[in-house]
Amino acid sequence: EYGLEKPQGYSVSFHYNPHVEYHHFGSSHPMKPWRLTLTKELVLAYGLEYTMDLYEPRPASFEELAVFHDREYLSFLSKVTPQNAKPDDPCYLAFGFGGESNDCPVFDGLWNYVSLYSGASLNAASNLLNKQSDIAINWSGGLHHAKKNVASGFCYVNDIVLAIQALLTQNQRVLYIDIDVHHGDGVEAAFASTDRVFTLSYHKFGIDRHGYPFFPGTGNINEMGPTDPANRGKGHSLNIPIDDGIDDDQYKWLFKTVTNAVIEKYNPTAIVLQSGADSLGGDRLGRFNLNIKAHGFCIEMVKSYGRPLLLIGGGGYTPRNVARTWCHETAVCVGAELHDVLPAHIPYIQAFQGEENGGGILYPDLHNTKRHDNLNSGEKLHKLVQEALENLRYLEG
Ligand code: V1P
Ligand code: CA
Ligand code: ZN
Repeated sequence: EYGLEKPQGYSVSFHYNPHVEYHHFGSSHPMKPWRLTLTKELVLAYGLEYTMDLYEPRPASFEELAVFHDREYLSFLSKVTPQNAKPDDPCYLAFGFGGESNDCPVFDGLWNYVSLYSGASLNAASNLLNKQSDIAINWSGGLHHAKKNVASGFCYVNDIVLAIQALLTQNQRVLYIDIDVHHGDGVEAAFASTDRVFTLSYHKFGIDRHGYPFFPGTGNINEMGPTDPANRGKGHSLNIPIDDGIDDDQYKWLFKTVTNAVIEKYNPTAIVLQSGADSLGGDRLGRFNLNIKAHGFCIEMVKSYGRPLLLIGGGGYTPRNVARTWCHETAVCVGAELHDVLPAHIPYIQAFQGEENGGGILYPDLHNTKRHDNLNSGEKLHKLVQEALENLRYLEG
């Protein structure tokens, strides 16, 4: 349907340091690194480790993180602990810590955590650069909100920016695609002034009935990067704002139409795909109604272009479904089909069993598990696609 440039036999690598699992943001915080344990267990239970090259990357160094981040910020990150943190310190607030929501808490092992997920993204990028892999996967990364000197939305270090910077050493044009339910604002901002990175984010956008914008509040259709014609980055961002309750067919059509147009126009030599699983139905923070296979369709479609692909995680706040999705998408990369009934010998099998946990199968119906009414009419989506394609005209001149 979308012209396979490479029929089969992709070399896939899986970059994962299990030490990330042992970090905790706090019991009431929605970000649960434990979802990565569940993901790994599903991947192993289906035997997918025999179909890929496995790497256990070392943590990234201070110097590696300083390629993007400010040194003062990194130095703070590397030293702060729950014991020595001073929440009234102006530094603390300026760097994005604390505040009312406490999205970015200081927890034990914070520096170790950020170095581990960033090290995995850098290791995955270098595998693409050496041509050791066609597709490199890091489910522990994808922390798209972090800025060069500010933590934001559960993200402290922007592993995506670091990986793209590495890819730019040998690629003229890198395409960044983000299917997390939140706007990929940190990646967009980092590359705002260059035409060598195009950022494309699909996300929920809008204001709720209490007047609060959906986090982070940016990413409307008219936000296309810098407006100054002298800025090389002009027109090199595309944002697709979506309303609550979008369903499988609508999302697949939207993603296919817009992504195909961007790939054809921009002609990237490498692609980075952030596959945040909070766009699934039933996510604790998300608002969409996607099933696992519709989410995975996006990976399948991007893979079919046969360009070097870095596949990374992101959000995802209903851990059992995050694990199901990322296991399915790992299988999509290696070209395997998985049995719907989960293998019996999975550690933590209880997390997937029982009516409320998806009945012991890989592909439970997630549509409307949290009952978000679909506010996306066909008419609105057609208008959105039309505007998105119009925005792409800026790429030509
Ligand atoms: O909405 C906010 C705050 C309110 N302030 C004005 C900003 N924060 C969100 C952050 C969501 C981050 C998503 C990260 C990612 O894109 C990438 C990993 O998925 C937020 C929400 C929410 N429902 O949007 N924070 C929390 N919930 C939260 C809840 C409990 C404890 C700590 C944070
Ligand atoms: Ca997104
Ligand atoms: Zn998210």
